[in-house]
Amino acid sequence: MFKRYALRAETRDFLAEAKSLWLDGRWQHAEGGRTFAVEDPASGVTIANVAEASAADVGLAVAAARRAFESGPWPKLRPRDRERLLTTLAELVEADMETLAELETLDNGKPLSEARDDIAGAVDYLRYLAGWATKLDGGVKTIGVPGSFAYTRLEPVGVVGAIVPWNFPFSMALWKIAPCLATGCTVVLKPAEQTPLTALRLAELIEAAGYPAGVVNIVTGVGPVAGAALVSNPDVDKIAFTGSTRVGREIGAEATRRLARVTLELGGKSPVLVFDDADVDAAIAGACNAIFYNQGQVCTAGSRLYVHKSRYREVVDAVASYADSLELNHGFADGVGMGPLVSAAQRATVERYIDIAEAEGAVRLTRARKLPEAGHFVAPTVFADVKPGMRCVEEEIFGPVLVCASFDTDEEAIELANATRYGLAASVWTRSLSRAHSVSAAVRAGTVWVNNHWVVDPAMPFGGVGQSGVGRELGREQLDAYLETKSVTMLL
Ligand code: TXE
Repeated sequence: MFKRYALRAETRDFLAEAKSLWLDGRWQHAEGGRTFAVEDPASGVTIANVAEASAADVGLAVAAARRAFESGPWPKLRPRDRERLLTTLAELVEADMETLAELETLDNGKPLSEARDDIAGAVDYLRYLAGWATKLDGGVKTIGVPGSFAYTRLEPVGVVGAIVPWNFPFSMALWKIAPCLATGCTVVLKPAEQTPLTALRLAELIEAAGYPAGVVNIVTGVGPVAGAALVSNPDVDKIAFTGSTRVGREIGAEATRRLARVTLELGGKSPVLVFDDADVDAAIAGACNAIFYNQGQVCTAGSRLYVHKSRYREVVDAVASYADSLELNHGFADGVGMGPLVSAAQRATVERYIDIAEAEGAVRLTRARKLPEAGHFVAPTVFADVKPGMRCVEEEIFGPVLVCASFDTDEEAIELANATRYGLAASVWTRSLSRAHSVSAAVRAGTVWVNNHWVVDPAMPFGGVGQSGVGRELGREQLDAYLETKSVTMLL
């Protein structure tokens, strides 16, 4: 842990408490009392021991969620009660922002300022969804049968199994839980084993908000055991997953086999396209933020930078010198530019890709530097003059590693952008309105940002095409995944 930073008393108290499973409105030990250690990735120090759910524990959580969905007070609540509860939860999260941010930095490694941004974004998101609870309308239909009356009802899909990753632990947990709470579903959440702490803190806030027992259940545990048990449980009506494309494919196959609903938010290799008419300073700042924010561990990270040949040298040199200037330190340190990666395993993956890029002949622009002795730090790294087909260009690295190349025409830029199996996001940097529209239309991605690479708003749908996933989160569109449409046709 970082010696020069004094944790808040609330954070210290929370860390000192036993970390059990939040199941049916109670804290319960895992079967056999099993636990696993959670570390501070900046120091390697164990900060908590957390219950490790077995498949049987997950079964209990799903049964609790099913009871709460079918017969608890929850299905009888009015939409405005669900709105009020979500608003209360937003207020509790807002009041707890500093503790949640400290826990997120300790658990994930991200700079404290970024952790605060995550929690503030989650508060906005809760408020946005609170408003939707009262606006889930079906509609009256005009049909061709005389003397009839026909309408649709929107009903909650049922019990949701939510599995989330470690890069934005708190936001990702809420991106799955909050739509359940708006629509009337119940949920079992499995946080990532690397970063379970803020989800457990959230359970305390959900309890304080007054949610009935079993509406939200939080089971900490490892993916192949607890996660897999959630996916295969026949009482889970819908799976909501964010994580790797590899695991997402397995989850999608299992969900489809048993005809459960499924949404998948997976990996990416998002391009940043800088045209010759761009505001170059803004594009450089945007490209740096796109790859180094959260240590590059962002599904929408701008990990491929393509620049018009007239500005290429200027842009890539500026990005590389920014990377070299970033201070690597504990997320609590003043002036920290980048924290550590989340785990030793993630650092090993990223270091392997740096070696691969060098072996493939990519030109490294950033300097080798001395890294902090403890913790999972990786130097921000920029490679120039990469070619299509290189693994460093095609595969998601999920770390602070950027690959760059130049283009000549707009067609070439679009071809480079689309030369990927993924399709999560892209950014387009230009002052030309017509180019902004035409390139946005031509790029194959779920999100295109023009003159920014970061605006994620609760109102804007978010998700991928191709290997980046299935379905959309955020916006009105996210609610479709949590609702079923029932058609009622009456002969009068
Ligand atoms: O992901 P996993 P990992 C990508 C990124 C990263 C790579 C590996 O490229 O380098 O994935 O990260 C749970 N059944 N992304 O290994 O394994 C697991 O416990 C059910 C992109 O951490 O996909 C965790 O809760 N669940 C991504 C969650 O899945 C299983 C964010 C994600 O872990 C499971 C994270 C199983 N068999 C990684 N196996 C993004 N889209 O933002 C694991 N899990």
